Amino acid sequence: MLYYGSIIDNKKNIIDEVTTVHMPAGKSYTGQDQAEIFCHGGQFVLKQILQEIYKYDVRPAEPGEFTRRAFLAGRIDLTKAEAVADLIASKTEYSYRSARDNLLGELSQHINILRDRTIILLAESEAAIDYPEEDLDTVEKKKQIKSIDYLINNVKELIDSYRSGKIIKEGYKIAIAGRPNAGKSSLFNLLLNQSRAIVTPTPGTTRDYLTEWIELDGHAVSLTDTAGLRRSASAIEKSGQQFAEVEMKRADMVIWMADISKKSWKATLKSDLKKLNKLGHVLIVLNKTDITNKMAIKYISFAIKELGICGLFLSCKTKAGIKSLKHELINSMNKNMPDLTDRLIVTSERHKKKLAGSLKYFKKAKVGIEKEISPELITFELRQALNEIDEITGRVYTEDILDEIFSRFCIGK
Ligand SMILES: Nc1nc2c(ncn2[C@@H]2O[C@H](COP(=O)(O)OP(=O)(O)OP(=O)(O)O)[C@@H](O)[C@H]2O)c(=O)[nH]1
Ligand SMILES: [Mg+2]
Repeated sequence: MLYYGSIIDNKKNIIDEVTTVHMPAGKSYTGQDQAEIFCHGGQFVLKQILQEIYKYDVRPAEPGEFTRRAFLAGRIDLTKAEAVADLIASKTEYSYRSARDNLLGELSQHINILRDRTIILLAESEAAIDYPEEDLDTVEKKKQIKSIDYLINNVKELIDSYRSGKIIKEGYKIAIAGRPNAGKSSLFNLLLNQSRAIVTPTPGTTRDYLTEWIELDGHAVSLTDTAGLRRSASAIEKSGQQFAEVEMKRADMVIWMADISKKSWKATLKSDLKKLNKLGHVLIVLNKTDITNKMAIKYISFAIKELGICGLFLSCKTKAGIKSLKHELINSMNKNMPDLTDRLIVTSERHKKKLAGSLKYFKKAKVGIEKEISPELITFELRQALNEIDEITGRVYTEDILDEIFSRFCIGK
């Protein structure tokens, strides 16, 4: 029921005309008695009303406190509480859909199935402790190994899904790197469609790194321009280069730019490839085709095959090749993006860590079953695994875990 009335101070002065609603315990978001006041939206009116309310042993809520109380009242589990924060933060269709599904309980259902299966296995090994005289027969042993394999494979699949889950949550990270003056900032500006980064003919122009969001075919991409990498560099440039190295490692893809108008391009690229091969997710872009002569370009096509790589030709100046480059980026993103309709994707690092923890114990328990070690030890490993799983949904929690999770919420949620 919505009530209409006024907020008055203790001298009976009307502060504002408002509507209010009372949500009784058990029927509110937090599970507790809850009231909401709808006043006129101005900052000053709000402040006046709050000042009046604070006179009655009332304090402002901490970030995420409403959701924390909902969790403590048992209305939602931790995965759902975390999904609330993800839903609010979601920037793309993908991140929105995965947060919504988790809010509706998709992850917790899945985790609860794993939990139930673990408990069955645990009960079996506990029975073995109670009746030590009855040896585990081969049929029974095979059955147990099958059950634990199911758990191991399932948990592994969830952990693997985090690679795409991270992209869903944080966007696809692309870093543009290369030697100084290769045209990195020019490409950055071109993909951004604006002159965001400084471009000059002086090598070593970019010292810091710049990150901007762009959208490519519906994917959220965080694009980073980095400082050119070379040996002889000033102190400022060197710290820029350290950033560049970190960004390259963090990226889902590195665009390595090479200036092919330079005579020494091949030797330079050859030595750079040694480092790039270790990264494993590199797209080589051969820039400045407009000032490279046509014969040379033919030779370069052969030469890069010789180096065992694919390279895309580009001219940031004339924009020749930019379409193919975008096409290639979209293709590789599509390969990395999961189909959300038929798979559960783990998007939270916390969940991934807990799953990895449980996997470790499941594996130990499996070895134990195979080697027929004492059931007490197997039970111990399974209990540890169960504990990790229970921390995902919040059946088991500490105040520290809750503080960490809810501090990421905004006030009022
Ligand atoms: N002709 C030609 N010039 C280009 C092209 N791309 C970039 N340049 C020029 O090359 C110079 C360096 O370009 P930047 O984009 O600043 O290069 P960078 O890799 O960011 O350089 P640093 O930040 O110093 O590492 C500028 O003078 C650009 O105008 C191209 O495709 N063709
Ligand atoms: Mg630059």
